[in-house]
Amino acid sequence: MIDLQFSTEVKAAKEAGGAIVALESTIITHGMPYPQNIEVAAQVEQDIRNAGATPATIAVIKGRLHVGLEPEQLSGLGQAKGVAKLSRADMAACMATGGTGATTVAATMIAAHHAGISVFATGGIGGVHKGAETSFDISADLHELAQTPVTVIAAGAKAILDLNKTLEVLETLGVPVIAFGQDRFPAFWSAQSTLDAPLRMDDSADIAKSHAMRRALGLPGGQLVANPIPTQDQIPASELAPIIAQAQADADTHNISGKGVTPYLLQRIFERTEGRSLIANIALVRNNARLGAKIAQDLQKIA
Ligand code: PSU
Ligand code: MN
Repeated sequence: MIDLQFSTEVKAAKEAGGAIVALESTIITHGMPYPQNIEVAAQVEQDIRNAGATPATIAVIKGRLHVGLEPEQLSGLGQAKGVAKLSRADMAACMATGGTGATTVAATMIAAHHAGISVFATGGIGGVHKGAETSFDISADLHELAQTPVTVIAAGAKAILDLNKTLEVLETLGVPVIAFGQDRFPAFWSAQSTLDAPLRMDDSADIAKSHAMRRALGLPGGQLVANPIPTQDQIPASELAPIIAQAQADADTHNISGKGVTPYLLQRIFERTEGRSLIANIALVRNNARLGAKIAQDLQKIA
């Protein structure tokens, strides 16, 4: 039996039957530079509280699985060096050996489910990388969505990925992909892409109902809610395309592979947009946190 470490506020929310929204920690350690990472993490937690739910940031610290971090734990993690990036394959090994690691979408879903949390908000999920037909680089996040019953709110998938192939794999795996309030699948830094989302919903209560309906049908797996970045914060896809192509070429030149690919591309894009990619990233994560808080409360009403 694992000994989950609940933060004070998550423990209180669980006892009171309040709505809880899980948050990942890889975005803090591998997705954004210090010190903006901890400022954003604290801000996103506050957005969830302001929207009437309780945030639960998830991480492994010295072998213990934390569901909700105290402020000093959050800032310690955001400054720590050599923190592991944990997914389904290595979370248990990190806990068994007393290590410290940040949870990706996949690992956060596993932890949230263990803790009885059904809703998780983040920036973007991992997916099928460009050139996957030769590299086979497909994020474990997609398989996690197929087997762990957590509704994940993201701004679509990052434009560093092959969005078409990502949607195809999600379809194969039976993962509902629900665009919120629009027909198109959003592309992270840009609200629109050229791809239609398989499903569209305009009301958070319908997303909660759909989550509950899947459970009632005995279907494993979660849902991906693709929530577009607010248009005033987006970077047009046409402007980003050459920057992403250059970042990808740099990654190939430097033989970046495995877990290193996503953090490397994000860092290169941050440099080449002079930080604008980060500003957009912050806006979309906050937007997702607010929607997550609504869905978690809608789900609580059904339960
Ligand atoms: N979204 C961001 N920044 C990130 C990530 C997502 O804005 O750093 C992380 C998430 O934790 C996601 C992971 O699960 O990247 C995917 O990594 P990979 O492609 O190696 O599976
Ligand atoms: Mn990968």
